[in-house]
Amino acid sequence: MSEQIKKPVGITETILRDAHQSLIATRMPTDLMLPIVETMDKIGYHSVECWGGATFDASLRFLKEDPWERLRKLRDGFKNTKLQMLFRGQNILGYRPYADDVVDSFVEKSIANGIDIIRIFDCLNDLRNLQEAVNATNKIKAREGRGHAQIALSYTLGDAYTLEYWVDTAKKIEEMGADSICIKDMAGLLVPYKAAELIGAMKEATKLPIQLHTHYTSGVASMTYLKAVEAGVDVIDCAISPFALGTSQPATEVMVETFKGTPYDTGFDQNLLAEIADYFRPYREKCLESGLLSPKVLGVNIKTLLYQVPGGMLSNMVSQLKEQNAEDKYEDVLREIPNVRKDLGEPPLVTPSSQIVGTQAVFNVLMGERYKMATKETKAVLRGEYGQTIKPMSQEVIDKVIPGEERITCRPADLLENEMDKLEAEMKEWKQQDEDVLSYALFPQVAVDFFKYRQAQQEKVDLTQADTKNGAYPV
Ligand SMILES: [Mn+2]
Repeated sequence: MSEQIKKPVGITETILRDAHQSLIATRMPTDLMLPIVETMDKIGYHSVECWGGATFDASLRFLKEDPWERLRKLRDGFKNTKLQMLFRGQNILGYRPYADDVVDSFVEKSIANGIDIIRIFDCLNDLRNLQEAVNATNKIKAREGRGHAQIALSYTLGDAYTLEYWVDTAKKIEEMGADSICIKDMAGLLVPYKAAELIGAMKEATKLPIQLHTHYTSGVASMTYLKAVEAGVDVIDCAISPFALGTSQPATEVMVETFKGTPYDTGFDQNLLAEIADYFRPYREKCLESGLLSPKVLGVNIKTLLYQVPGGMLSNMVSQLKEQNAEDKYEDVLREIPNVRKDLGEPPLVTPSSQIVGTQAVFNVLMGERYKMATKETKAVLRGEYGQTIKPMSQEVIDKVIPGEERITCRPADLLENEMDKLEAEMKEWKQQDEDVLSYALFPQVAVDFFKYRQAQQEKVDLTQADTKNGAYPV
Protein backbone atom coordinates (compact mmCIF):
# COMPACT_ATOMS: atom_id res chain seq x y z
CA MET A 1 0.00 0.00 0.00
CA SER A 2 2.80 2.40 0.83
CA GLU A 3 3.91 2.29 -2.79
CA GLN A 4 0.52 3.38 -4.00
CA ILE A 5 0.00 6.98 -5.05
CA LYS A 6 -1.50 9.09 -2.29
CA LYS A 7 -5.08 10.14 -2.92
CA PRO A 8 -6.44 11.70 0.27
CA VAL A 9 -10.22 11.49 0.41
CA GLY A 10 -11.94 14.84 0.89
CA ILE A 11 -14.52 15.28 3.61
CA THR A 12 -17.49 17.61 3.59
CA GLU A 13 -18.67 18.28 7.15
CA THR A 14 -22.47 18.41 7.39
CA ILE A 15 -22.95 19.43 11.04
CA LEU A 16 -24.18 22.90 10.09
CA ARG A 17 -26.76 21.64 7.57
CA ASP A 18 -27.78 18.06 6.95
CA ALA A 19 -26.77 16.59 10.31
CA HIS A 20 -29.03 18.89 12.31
CA GLN A 21 -31.69 18.83 9.60
CA SER A 22 -31.80 15.03 9.79
CA LEU A 23 -31.68 14.72 13.58
CA ILE A 24 -33.22 17.83 15.16
CA ALA A 25 -35.50 19.28 12.47
CA THR A 26 -32.93 21.92 11.44
CA ARG A 27 -33.23 23.82 14.72
CA MET A 28 -29.59 24.65 15.42
CA PRO A 29 -29.33 28.42 15.84
CA THR A 30 -26.49 30.54 14.46
CA ASP A 31 -25.32 31.50 17.96
CA LEU A 32 -24.58 27.86 18.66
CA MET A 33 -22.53 27.51 15.48
CA LEU A 34 -20.28 30.54 15.71
CA PRO A 35 -18.08 29.70 18.75
CA ILE A 36 -16.72 26.54 17.07
CA VAL A 37 -16.17 27.93 13.59
CA GLU A 38 -12.55 28.95 14.18
CA THR A 39 -11.64 25.39 15.23
CA MET A 40 -13.57 23.86 12.35
CA ASP A 41 -11.72 26.16 9.99
CA LYS A 42 -8.39 24.52 10.98
CA ILE A 43 -9.37 20.98 10.01
CA GLY A 44 -8.84 21.08 6.26
CA TYR A 45 -12.32 19.97 5.21
CA HIS A 46 -13.05 19.83 1.51
CA SER A 47 -16.03 22.00 2.44
CA VAL A 48 -18.52 22.71 5.20
CA GLU A 49 -22.15 22.34 4.21
CA CYS A 50 -24.10 25.07 5.95
CA TRP A 51 -27.08 26.19 3.90
CA GLY A 52 -30.08 24.75 2.05
CA GLY A 53 -33.86 24.74 1.80
CA ALA A 54 -34.64 23.48 5.27
CA THR A 55 -32.03 25.63 7.02
CA PHE A 56 -33.41 28.66 5.21
CA ASP A 57 -37.02 27.81 6.03
CA ALA A 58 -36.38 26.88 9.67
CA SER A 59 -34.28 30.04 10.24
CA LEU A 60 -37.14 32.29 9.15
CA ARG A 61 -40.02 30.23 10.48
CA PHE A 62 -38.86 28.88 13.82
CA LEU A 63 -35.64 30.59 14.83
CA LYS A 64 -36.64 34.09 13.67
CA GLU A 65 -33.23 34.54 12.12
CA ASP A 66 -32.29 36.01 8.78
CA PRO A 67 -30.68 33.09 6.87
CA TRP A 68 -28.61 35.56 4.84
CA GLU A 69 -27.20 37.03 8.02
CA ARG A 70 -26.26 33.52 9.19
CA LEU A 71 -24.42 32.92 5.94
CA ARG A 72 -22.50 36.20 6.24
CA LYS A 73 -21.47 35.41 9.82
CA LEU A 74 -20.28 31.93 8.85
CA ARG A 75 -18.39 33.40 5.90
CA ASP A 76 -16.63 35.82 8.24
CA GLY A 77 -15.57 32.96 10.49
CA PHE A 78 -14.49 30.43 7.87
CA LYS A 79 -11.40 32.09 6.43
CA ASN A 80 -9.90 28.98 4.81
CA THR A 81 -12.79 26.58 4.29
CA LYS A 82 -15.18 26.41 1.38
CA LEU A 83 -18.85 26.79 2.24
CA GLN A 84 -21.38 24.61 0.50
CA MET A 85 -25.12 24.76 -0.01
CA LEU A 86 -27.88 22.54 -1.34
CA PHE A 87 -30.04 23.96 -4.13
CA ARG A 88 -33.21 22.37 -5.54
CA GLY A 89 -32.60 23.23 -9.19
CA GLN A 90 -35.40 25.30 -10.66
CA ASN A 91 -37.23 25.05 -7.31
CA ILE A 92 -34.26 26.88 -5.70
CA LEU A 93 -34.83 26.35 -1.97
CA GLY A 94 -38.61 26.25 -2.29
CA TYR A 95 -41.28 23.86 -3.44
CA ARG A 96 -42.34 25.18 -6.84
CA PRO A 97 -40.56 25.89 -10.11
CA TYR A 98 -39.32 29.49 -10.36
CA ALA A 99 -38.58 31.62 -13.41
CA ASP A 100 -34.96 31.81 -14.54
CA ASP A 101 -34.45 35.37 -13.28
CA VAL A 102 -35.15 34.22 -9.71
CA VAL A 103 -32.71 31.31 -10.10
CA ASP A 104 -30.03 33.67 -11.46
CA SER A 105 -30.54 36.17 -8.70
CA PHE A 106 -30.49 33.52 -5.98
CA VAL A 107 -27.25 32.00 -7.27
CA GLU A 108 -25.66 35.43 -7.48
CA LYS A 109 -26.68 36.45 -3.95
CA SER A 110 -25.68 33.08 -2.49
CA ILE A 111 -22.16 33.44 -3.84
CA ALA A 112 -21.99 37.13 -2.97
CA ASN A 113 -22.90 36.34 0.65
CA GLY A 114 -20.31 33.58 0.98
CA ILE A 115 -21.22 30.28 -0.71
CA ASP A 116 -18.45 28.58 -2.71
CA ILE A 117 -19.98 25.27 -3.80
CA ILE A 118 -23.57 24.99 -4.95
CA ARG A 119 -24.90 21.43 -4.97
CA ILE A 120 -27.80 21.46 -7.39
CA PHE A 121 -30.34 18.65 -7.67
CA ASP A 122 -33.74 18.01 -9.20
CA CYS A 123 -36.36 15.79 -7.64
CA LEU A 124 -36.97 14.07 -10.99
CA ASN A 125 -33.29 14.07 -12.08
CA ASP A 126 -34.49 16.08 -15.09
CA LEU A 127 -31.21 17.72 -16.09
CA ARG A 128 -33.04 20.53 -17.89
CA ASN A 129 -34.12 21.79 -14.46
CA LEU A 130 -30.47 22.15 -13.43
CA GLN A 131 -29.02 23.95 -16.43
CA GLU A 132 -30.00 27.51 -15.46
CA ALA A 133 -28.45 27.24 -11.98
CA VAL A 134 -25.27 25.75 -13.49
CA ASN A 135 -25.09 28.52 -16.10
CA ALA A 136 -25.63 31.20 -13.46
CA THR A 137 -22.84 29.77 -11.30
CA ASN A 138 -20.47 29.49 -14.25
CA LYS A 139 -21.16 33.08 -15.23
CA ILE A 140 -20.12 34.31 -11.80
CA LYS A 141 -17.10 32.01 -11.77
CA ALA A 142 -15.93 33.47 -15.09
CA ARG A 143 -16.39 36.99 -13.73
CA GLU A 144 -15.13 36.65 -10.16
CA GLY A 145 -13.23 33.38 -9.97
CA ARG A 146 -15.55 32.09 -7.23
CA GLY A 147 -18.36 29.56 -7.45
CA HIS A 148 -18.46 25.83 -8.14
CA ALA A 149 -21.48 24.11 -9.68
CA GLN A 150 -21.94 20.58 -8.47
CA ILE A 151 -24.77 18.55 -9.97
CA ALA A 152 -26.28 16.01 -7.64
CA LEU A 153 -28.12 12.97 -8.90
CA SER A 154 -30.81 11.81 -6.56
CA TYR A 155 -30.00 8.14 -6.06
CA THR A 156 -32.89 5.73 -6.18
CA LEU A 157 -33.75 2.17 -7.13
CA GLY A 158 -36.12 0.91 -9.81
CA ASP A 159 -36.21 -0.80 -13.19
CA ALA A 160 -35.12 2.31 -15.03
CA TYR A 161 -32.18 3.10 -12.78
CA THR A 162 -29.56 0.86 -14.34
CA LEU A 163 -25.81 1.31 -14.24
CA GLU A 164 -26.06 2.55 -17.85
CA TYR A 165 -28.54 5.21 -16.76
CA TRP A 166 -26.18 6.58 -14.10
CA VAL A 167 -23.14 6.45 -16.37
CA ASP A 168 -24.94 8.17 -19.26
CA THR A 169 -26.24 10.82 -16.92
CA ALA A 170 -22.73 11.44 -15.58
CA LYS A 171 -21.53 12.08 -19.14
CA LYS A 172 -24.38 14.50 -19.76
CA ILE A 173 -23.54 16.36 -16.55
CA GLU A 174 -19.97 16.84 -17.74
CA GLU A 175 -21.30 18.24 -21.03
CA MET A 176 -23.52 20.65 -19.11
CA GLY A 177 -20.48 22.41 -17.67
CA ALA A 178 -20.72 21.26 -14.06
CA ASP A 179 -17.55 21.24 -11.93
CA SER A 180 -18.32 18.01 -10.08
CA ILE A 181 -20.93 15.31 -9.57
CA CYS A 182 -22.58 14.19 -6.37
CA ILE A 183 -24.45 10.95 -5.83
CA LYS A 184 -27.09 12.05 -3.38
CA ASP A 185 -28.44 9.03 -1.53
CA MET A 186 -31.03 10.65 0.70
CA ALA A 187 -32.51 7.40 2.04
CA GLY A 188 -29.36 5.31 2.53
CA LEU A 189 -30.27 2.89 -0.26
CA LEU A 190 -26.79 2.55 -1.74
CA VAL A 191 -25.25 -0.64 -0.33
CA PRO A 192 -21.46 -1.16 -0.21
CA TYR A 193 -20.79 -3.41 -3.21
CA LYS A 194 -23.27 -1.51 -5.38
CA ALA A 195 -21.42 1.67 -4.43
CA ALA A 196 -18.12 0.21 -5.61
CA GLU A 197 -19.72 -0.80 -8.90
CA LEU A 198 -21.44 2.56 -9.39
CA ILE A 199 -18.46 4.74 -8.49
CA GLY A 200 -16.09 2.59 -10.53
CA ALA A 201 -18.27 2.88 -13.63
CA MET A 202 -18.82 6.61 -13.19
CA LYS A 203 -15.12 7.32 -12.67
CA GLU A 204 -14.46 5.63 -15.99
CA ALA A 205 -17.15 7.66 -17.73
CA THR A 206 -16.22 11.13 -16.50
CA LYS A 207 -13.20 13.16 -15.47
CA LEU A 208 -15.26 15.20 -13.01
CA PRO A 209 -14.63 14.71 -9.28
CA ILE A 210 -17.31 12.56 -7.67
CA GLN A 211 -18.70 13.15 -4.20
CA LEU A 212 -20.89 10.71 -2.30
CA HIS A 213 -23.65 11.76 0.07
CA THR A 214 -25.56 9.21 2.08
CA HIS A 215 -27.43 8.72 5.35
CA TYR A 216 -26.92 6.12 8.06
CA THR A 217 -30.64 5.34 8.20
CA SER A 218 -30.35 1.78 6.90
CA GLY A 219 -27.12 1.08 8.79
CA VAL A 220 -24.75 0.51 5.85
CA ALA A 221 -23.38 4.00 5.27
CA SER A 222 -19.82 3.73 6.59
CA MET A 223 -19.29 0.45 4.72
CA THR A 224 -20.65 2.12 1.61
CA TYR A 225 -18.12 4.94 2.02
CA LEU A 226 -15.27 2.46 2.48
CA LYS A 227 -16.10 0.66 -0.77
CA ALA A 228 -16.75 3.94 -2.60
CA VAL A 229 -13.41 5.38 -1.53
CA GLU A 230 -11.61 2.23 -2.65
CA ALA A 231 -13.42 2.59 -5.99
CA GLY A 232 -12.09 6.12 -6.38
CA VAL A 233 -14.73 8.48 -4.98
CA ASP A 234 -13.15 11.87 -4.31
CA VAL A 235 -15.18 13.31 -1.44
CA ILE A 236 -17.55 11.89 1.20
CA ASP A 237 -20.08 13.70 3.39
CA CYS A 238 -19.69 13.11 7.13
CA ALA A 239 -20.98 14.57 10.39
CA ILE A 240 -19.01 15.14 13.58
CA SER A 241 -19.86 12.25 15.93
CA PRO A 242 -22.39 13.84 18.37
CA PHE A 243 -24.68 14.49 15.38
CA ALA A 244 -23.73 11.48 13.25
CA LEU A 245 -25.37 8.10 12.57
CA GLY A 246 -29.09 7.35 12.63
CA THR A 247 -30.79 9.45 9.97
CA SER A 248 -27.64 11.61 9.71
CA GLN A 249 -24.26 10.87 8.08
CA PRO A 250 -21.38 8.57 9.12
CA ALA A 251 -19.13 10.10 11.79
CA THR A 252 -16.26 12.26 10.57
CA GLU A 253 -13.74 10.98 13.14
CA VAL A 254 -14.54 7.34 12.33
CA MET A 255 -13.98 7.80 8.61
CA VAL A 256 -10.78 9.78 9.26
CA GLU A 257 -9.43 6.97 11.46
CA THR A 258 -10.51 4.32 8.93
CA PHE A 259 -8.33 5.78 6.20
CA LYS A 260 -5.33 6.63 8.43
CA GLY A 261 -2.10 5.22 7.02
CA THR A 262 -3.70 4.31 3.70
CA PRO A 263 -3.36 6.18 0.42
CA TYR A 264 -6.71 7.80 1.27
CA ASP A 265 -5.44 9.30 4.56
CA THR A 266 -7.15 12.66 5.15
CA GLY A 267 -4.33 13.93 7.35
CA PHE A 268 -6.91 15.46 9.72
CA ASP A 269 -5.90 16.05 13.34
CA GLN A 270 -8.01 13.82 15.62
CA ASN A 271 -7.36 16.11 18.59
CA LEU A 272 -8.91 19.04 16.77
CA LEU A 273 -11.84 16.86 15.69
CA ALA A 274 -12.24 15.84 19.35
CA GLU A 275 -12.48 19.52 20.32
CA ILE A 276 -15.32 19.95 17.85
CA ALA A 277 -17.08 16.82 19.12
CA ASP A 278 -16.64 18.01 22.73
CA TYR A 279 -18.23 21.29 21.77
CA PHE A 280 -21.34 19.72 20.23
CA ARG A 281 -21.83 16.89 22.77
CA PRO A 282 -23.54 18.98 25.49
CA TYR A 283 -25.92 20.33 22.82
CA ARG A 284 -26.74 16.78 21.78
CA GLU A 285 -27.52 15.95 25.44
CA LYS A 286 -29.71 19.02 25.71
CA CYS A 287 -31.59 18.05 22.54
CA LEU A 288 -32.09 14.52 23.87
CA GLU A 289 -33.44 15.88 27.16
CA SER A 290 -35.85 18.28 25.49
CA GLY A 291 -37.03 15.61 23.06
CA LEU A 292 -35.88 17.62 20.03
CA LEU A 293 -33.57 14.68 19.33
CA SER A 294 -35.52 11.45 19.52
CA PRO A 295 -33.65 8.19 20.19
CA LYS A 296 -35.96 6.74 17.52
CA VAL A 297 -33.99 8.39 14.69
CA LEU A 298 -30.65 7.20 16.07
CA GLY A 299 -31.05 3.49 15.43
CA VAL A 300 -31.04 1.39 12.27
CA ASN A 301 -34.28 1.56 10.34
CA ILE A 302 -34.20 -1.43 8.06
CA LYS A 303 -37.61 -0.50 6.67
CA THR A 304 -35.95 2.16 4.53
CA LEU A 305 -34.27 -0.64 2.60
CA LEU A 306 -37.53 -2.56 2.34
CA TYR A 307 -39.72 0.36 1.30
CA GLN A 308 -37.02 2.62 -0.20
CA VAL A 309 -38.56 5.58 1.52
CA PRO A 310 -36.42 8.39 3.01
CA GLY A 311 -36.67 8.76 6.79
CA GLY A 312 -38.09 12.29 6.64
CA MET A 313 -40.87 11.09 4.38
CA LEU A 314 -41.86 8.35 6.83
CA SER A 315 -42.13 10.79 9.72
CA ASN A 316 -44.23 13.20 7.58
CA MET A 317 -46.54 10.34 6.72
CA VAL A 318 -46.94 9.27 10.33
CA SER A 319 -47.95 12.80 11.35
CA GLN A 320 -50.44 13.07 8.45
CA LEU A 321 -52.04 9.80 9.53
CA LYS A 322 -52.10 10.90 13.19
CA GLU A 323 -53.97 14.09 12.24
CA GLN A 324 -56.61 11.94 10.55
CA ASN A 325 -56.77 9.44 13.41
CA ALA A 326 -55.74 6.78 10.94
CA GLU A 327 -52.46 5.48 12.31
CA ASP A 328 -53.71 1.93 11.69
CA LYS A 329 -53.40 2.64 7.95
CA TYR A 330 -49.59 2.97 8.16
CA GLU A 331 -48.81 -0.35 6.45
CA ASP A 332 -51.42 0.28 3.74
CA VAL A 333 -49.87 3.64 2.93
CA LEU A 334 -46.38 2.13 2.88
CA ARG A 335 -47.59 -0.38 0.29
CA GLU A 336 -49.31 2.35 -1.72
CA ILE A 337 -46.19 4.55 -2.01
CA PRO A 338 -44.44 2.40 -4.64
CA ASN A 339 -47.69 2.25 -6.65
CA VAL A 340 -48.08 6.04 -6.69
CA ARG A 341 -44.42 6.39 -7.53
CA LYS A 342 -44.91 4.10 -10.53
CA ASP A 343 -48.02 6.00 -11.65
CA LEU A 344 -45.98 9.21 -11.61
CA GLY A 345 -43.14 7.85 -13.75
CA GLU A 346 -40.98 6.32 -11.00
CA PRO A 347 -39.20 9.48 -9.76
CA PRO A 348 -36.62 9.48 -6.98
CA LEU A 349 -38.19 10.28 -3.62
CA VAL A 350 -36.63 13.52 -2.50
CA THR A 351 -38.03 16.98 -1.72
CA PRO A 352 -40.49 17.81 -3.18
CA SER A 353 -41.35 14.55 -5.03
CA SER A 354 -41.21 12.62 -1.74
CA GLN A 355 -43.90 14.86 -0.20
CA ILE A 356 -46.01 14.70 -3.36
CA VAL A 357 -45.91 10.91 -3.62
CA GLY A 358 -46.31 10.43 0.14
CA THR A 359 -49.29 12.76 0.47
CA GLN A 360 -51.02 11.25 -2.55
CA ALA A 361 -50.50 7.76 -1.15
CA VAL A 362 -52.13 8.88 2.11
CA PHE A 363 -55.12 10.29 0.14
CA ASN A 364 -55.45 7.14 -1.95
CA VAL A 365 -55.65 4.97 1.14
CA LEU A 366 -57.84 7.22 3.29
CA MET A 367 -60.38 7.96 0.53
CA GLY A 368 -60.85 4.26 -0.12
CA GLU A 369 -60.48 4.88 -3.86
CA ARG A 370 -57.25 5.63 -5.68
CA TYR A 371 -57.05 9.21 -7.05
CA LYS A 372 -60.63 10.00 -5.98
CA MET A 373 -58.88 13.13 -4.78
CA ALA A 374 -55.60 14.35 -6.19
CA THR A 375 -53.46 17.11 -4.68
CA LYS A 376 -52.58 20.24 -6.61
CA GLU A 377 -49.00 18.97 -6.76
CA THR A 378 -49.94 15.53 -8.09
CA LYS A 379 -51.86 17.28 -10.88
CA ALA A 380 -48.86 19.46 -11.65
CA VAL A 381 -46.55 16.46 -11.86
CA LEU A 382 -49.00 14.71 -14.21
CA ARG A 383 -49.14 17.83 -16.41
CA GLY A 384 -45.36 17.78 -16.69
CA GLU A 385 -44.90 21.00 -14.73
CA TYR A 386 -42.09 19.56 -12.60
CA GLY A 387 -40.32 18.15 -15.65
CA GLN A 388 -39.83 14.84 -17.31
CA THR A 389 -39.82 11.59 -15.37
CA ILE A 390 -37.58 8.70 -16.29
CA LYS A 391 -40.54 6.45 -17.15
CA PRO A 392 -43.88 7.38 -18.73
CA MET A 393 -46.65 8.24 -16.28
CA SER A 394 -49.79 6.09 -16.06
CA GLN A 395 -52.25 7.06 -18.82
CA GLU A 396 -55.10 5.73 -16.71
CA VAL A 397 -54.18 8.05 -13.84
CA ILE A 398 -53.68 10.99 -16.22
CA ASP A 399 -57.17 10.41 -17.69
CA LYS A 400 -58.73 10.22 -14.26
CA VAL A 401 -56.97 13.16 -12.59
CA ILE A 402 -56.50 15.71 -15.38
CA PRO A 403 -58.94 14.58 -18.11
CA GLY A 404 -58.53 16.45 -21.37
CA GLU A 405 -55.89 18.81 -19.96
CA GLU A 406 -52.86 19.78 -21.95
CA ARG A 407 -49.55 18.33 -20.80
CA ILE A 408 -46.19 19.96 -21.36
CA THR A 409 -43.00 18.35 -22.57
CA CYS A 410 -40.68 21.37 -22.71
CA ARG A 411 -38.42 22.55 -19.88
CA PRO A 412 -41.08 23.81 -17.46
CA ALA A 413 -39.33 27.12 -16.75
CA ASP A 414 -39.51 28.00 -20.47
CA LEU A 415 -43.17 28.73 -19.84
CA LEU A 416 -42.54 31.00 -16.85
CA GLU A 417 -42.33 34.78 -17.24
CA ASN A 418 -39.57 36.54 -15.32
CA GLU A 419 -40.94 37.30 -11.89
CA MET A 420 -38.40 39.27 -9.85
CA ASP A 421 -40.03 42.66 -10.52
CA LYS A 422 -43.45 41.38 -9.55
CA LEU A 423 -42.10 39.76 -6.39
CA GLU A 424 -40.28 42.93 -5.39
CA ALA A 425 -43.40 45.03 -5.96
CA GLU A 426 -45.40 42.70 -3.71
CA MET A 427 -43.02 42.97 -0.76
CA LYS A 428 -41.36 46.36 -1.17
CA GLU A 429 -42.66 47.76 2.13
CA TRP A 430 -40.55 45.17 3.95
CA LYS A 431 -37.38 45.34 1.90
CA GLN A 432 -34.22 46.21 3.84
CA GLN A 433 -31.75 44.38 1.57
CA ASP A 434 -31.96 42.88 -1.95
CA GLU A 435 -31.85 39.42 -0.40
CA ASP A 436 -35.22 40.00 1.28
CA VAL A 437 -36.93 39.76 -2.12
CA LEU A 438 -35.52 36.25 -2.50
CA SER A 439 -36.59 35.20 1.00
CA TYR A 440 -40.08 36.40 0.07
CA ALA A 441 -39.95 34.58 -3.28
CA LEU A 442 -39.24 31.27 -1.57
CA PHE A 443 -41.49 31.45 1.48
CA PRO A 444 -43.93 34.34 1.00
CA GLN A 445 -45.99 33.94 4.16
CA VAL A 446 -43.15 32.89 6.43
CA ALA A 447 -40.90 35.67 5.13
CA VAL A 448 -43.51 38.38 5.75
CA ASP A 449 -44.06 37.08 9.29
CA PHE A 450 -40.31 37.28 9.78
CA PHE A 451 -40.12 40.80 8.31
CA LYS A 452 -42.82 41.93 10.75
CA TYR A 453 -40.95 40.35 13.63
CA ARG A 454 -37.71 41.97 12.49
CA GLN A 455 -39.32 45.36 12.26
CA ALA A 456 -40.85 45.04 15.72
CA GLN A 457 -37.46 44.11 17.15
CA GLN A 458 -35.78 47.02 15.42
CA GLU A 459 -38.40 49.49 16.61
CA LYS A 460 -38.03 48.27 20.15
CA VAL A 461 -34.27 48.73 19.96
CA ASP A 462 -34.63 52.03 18.15
CA LEU A 463 -36.99 53.44 20.76
CA THR A 464 -34.52 52.81 23.56
CA GLN A 465 -31.86 54.64 21.57
CA ALA A 466 -34.13 57.41 20.42
CA ASP A 467 -33.31 60.97 21.27
CA THR A 468 -36.82 61.85 22.36
CA LYS A 469 -35.96 65.44 23.31
CA ASN A 470 -34.91 66.41 19.82
CA GLY A 471 -37.33 64.06 18.15
CA ALA A 472 -34.45 62.38 16.31
CA TYR A 473 -34.88 58.69 15.67
CA PRO A 474 -32.25 56.48 14.21
CA VAL A 475 -33.35 55.05 10.85
MN1 LIG B 1 -29.00 14.42 2.85
